[in-house]
Amino acid sequence: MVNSERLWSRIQELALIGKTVDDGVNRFSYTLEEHAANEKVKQFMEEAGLEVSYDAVGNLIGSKAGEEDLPTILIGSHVDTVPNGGKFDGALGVLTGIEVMQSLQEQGINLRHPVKVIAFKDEEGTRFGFGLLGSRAVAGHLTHEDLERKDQQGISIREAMLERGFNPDKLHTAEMDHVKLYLELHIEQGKILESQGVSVGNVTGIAGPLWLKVKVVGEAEHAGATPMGQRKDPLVAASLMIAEIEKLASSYPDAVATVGSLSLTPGGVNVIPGTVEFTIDLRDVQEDIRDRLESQIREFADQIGRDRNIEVVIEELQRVSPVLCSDDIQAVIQESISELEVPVVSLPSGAGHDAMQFNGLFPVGMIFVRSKDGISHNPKEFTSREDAKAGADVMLKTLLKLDQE
Ligand code: HGY
Ligand code: MN
Ligand code: MN
Repeated sequence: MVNSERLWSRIQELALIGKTVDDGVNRFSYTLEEHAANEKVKQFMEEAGLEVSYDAVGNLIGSKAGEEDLPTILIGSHVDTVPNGGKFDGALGVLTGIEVMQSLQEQGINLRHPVKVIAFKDEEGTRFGFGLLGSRAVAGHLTHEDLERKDQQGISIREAMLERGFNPDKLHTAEMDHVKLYLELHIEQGKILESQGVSVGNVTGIAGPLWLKVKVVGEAEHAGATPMGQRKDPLVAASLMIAEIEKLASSYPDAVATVGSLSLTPGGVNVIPGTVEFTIDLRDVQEDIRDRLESQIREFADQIGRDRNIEVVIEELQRVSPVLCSDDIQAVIQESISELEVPVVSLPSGAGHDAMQFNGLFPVGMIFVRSKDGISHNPKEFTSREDAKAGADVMLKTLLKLDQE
């Protein structure tokens, strides 16, 4: 089994990097905090006997040769976070992969397959509004055009990469082939495992996020001198859209829609706003439903624009297809869970993960551990030491079984 004390202390140690005033974590890609976190993870990987390097885009990769010349088993997750995020989202998956490899080394167990443990760059997409960056590169999906996306300060992904010493011109070298499968452990970020009273579960599939940015352009005018009937107020228009987005999403059983960020200019108490921008995150495990919801939202927004003579521009930020996890890997995960005498619970992931990028390239499997109260993307995010241990033991058992296939 794994050394849960070591795993737990590493979780706490990593959480100190980018710590916020209310005990959350801020680690946005290519920033100094996120680089410091990667350097700390690099140290853990070296302690686990892995050969460590960064690839051209900044993925941190800990490699272990196999006894035989076989395809590689990838284990990964991310250490970047959402604003004021939790200690476990992503980080637990990377640290668990390292802990499993270190425990195998200490027990003198050499695997047949080579293994790479990866801390993928920019899974969350917080800084550039474009997530899953590192896993896109490993899958061969990342393009130079993608690197032109800019953060709020106008810095492009390319410039941020160069600033941290990485090499965007060589992004194609990050692509990996000769891969057997991908395995990720992650916190559930929902309430299903907790409601069923189990610490660890098997993931059946992953809902695919669609991110849109809506720009509503009205006319900034005097709040006192402009009669109500002569205004082109983009904030009122946006508010009508946002209320309708909630209503439309609620009309489907599993769809979710979130307006997570909104900004307006110029922002004076006595000035009618001129421009409003907001983002929409749409998801459903069924792609056709998600896309139907998208077209309903677009139609409504355009209608509001026509009715109020206001310009509405909708930009797509990212569109990721939902993914089904491999039946074979699921069966192995379920067997490993049973061996811990934990009832087997299989569940879909509403949250997106790096595993989505490998759809159609090689099989993927995910292990979930329980989230207290289902809370995530919040400083209150918590997974217990016991549940983290259970997840790591399932990961270790699963890896040993898959290595025999
Ligand atoms: O947005 C997500 O689902 C994940 O946390 N990146
Ligand atoms: Mn997340
Ligand atoms: Mn995550």
